[in-house]
Amino acid sequence: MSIAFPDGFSWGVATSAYQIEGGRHQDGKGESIWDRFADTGRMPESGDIACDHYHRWQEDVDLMAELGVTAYRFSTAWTRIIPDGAGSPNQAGIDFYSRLVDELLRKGITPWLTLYHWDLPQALQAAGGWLNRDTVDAFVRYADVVSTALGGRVKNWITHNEPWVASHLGYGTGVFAPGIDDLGSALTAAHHILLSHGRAVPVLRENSQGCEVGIALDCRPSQPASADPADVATNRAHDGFRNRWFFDPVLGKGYPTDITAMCDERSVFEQPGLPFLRPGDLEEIAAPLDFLGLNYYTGVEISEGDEDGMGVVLPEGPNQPDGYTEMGWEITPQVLTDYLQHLDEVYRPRSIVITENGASYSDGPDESGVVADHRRIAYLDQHIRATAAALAAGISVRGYFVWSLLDNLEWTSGYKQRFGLIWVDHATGRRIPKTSYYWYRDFIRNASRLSP
Ligand code: IFM
Repeated sequence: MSIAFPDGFSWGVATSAYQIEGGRHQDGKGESIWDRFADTGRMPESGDIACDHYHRWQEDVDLMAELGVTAYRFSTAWTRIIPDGAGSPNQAGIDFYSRLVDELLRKGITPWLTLYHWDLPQALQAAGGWLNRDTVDAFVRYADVVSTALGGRVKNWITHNEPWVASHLGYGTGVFAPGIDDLGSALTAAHHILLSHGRAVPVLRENSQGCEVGIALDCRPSQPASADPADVATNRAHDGFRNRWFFDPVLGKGYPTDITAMCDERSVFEQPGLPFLRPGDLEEIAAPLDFLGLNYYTGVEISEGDEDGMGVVLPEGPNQPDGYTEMGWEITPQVLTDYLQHLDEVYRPRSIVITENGASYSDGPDESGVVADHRRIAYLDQHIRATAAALAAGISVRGYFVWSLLDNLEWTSGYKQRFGLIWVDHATGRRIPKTSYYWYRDFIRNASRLSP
């Protein structure tokens, strides 16, 4: 018996603008918060050149066509489209994505466009970034400009990628751009990001008739390390801030009240309550979606005193024990099945798309140029099976995107963390499809069947 997926299931790969494009100063592109973060020494390497996809995009589309994916998820750089975030659109930037979309369609690959994968225009950051409610309007206008230009051809839209990362790592701990470390700021930024998502949905529907709209939420599904009430309570807080704070409002349940009470107890804001919340916001955030995007990498066990779950993540590096990727993340495919079931039961989304799943391993070319990344194949195989198990349980999963097409800039971890199906020599830009690329190609060709 083999495991089969339904006809029309989307098999894809995913990337994001800052991580692959380069072309930093090309054709009128403006400065983003990640350009500034790199320039001020907050990362080991910058995305100035990255995979040079800005110049090599045709080669990359050819590689996708050869791979046989039916869908490609990429993001547009706000600073290419509207260099200062709120002023005049830049036709050269729009043209770049327009050519990309045309070429994808010509090759039979459906474009899935993410509007925001963290690269806020620095000019908006200078006015407060996501702490400033005006950024919501700027995002909605950006969504309008992109969907007016591309909405006749792009029919799958993702408003935001991983709002938890953008808000908590960007504004809560400051390890990501723009580098602010304050929990109240993280929650404020998260709210404005979610509000901009909800407000953009009707704009996308208007400009791209018949389109499907979703958001890509990241998650760290968790369970308490033991039945000890202290572990259970810490796990609840972890799950609340990390997962429910985003899934709940987007799917119509408002902010989780146990966590808002915790904010009051911890005096996160000067007064009890959420100062950024205005009447009507939650209704707008809960705009009905066609699909819920889920970015899944790992699940964690939470112990007392480790609300962030940092204690269960190993230090990054190549020499991990079995069962961990080089990000130090445990490989937990069963958690994916369980979490898909949980999301289906609790939120009843219309459908779910796995908008990211993948593993970082640094395997490079051997003497004959072969990149034998068998650990990545094992990871993908296990997670695709985990997805199949959710489908078999009756959950409407409609697509699966491997993160990532190319080895790219893994943010503050630099280029040494390699998630790609294609190995990239970052000195020359040379691409070498890895063994996992051929494995995924054959899997898709074989009508998406896995042997038992
Ligand atoms: O590289 C990132 C991506 O930008 C967002 N999701 C997780 C990936 C791996 O860390």
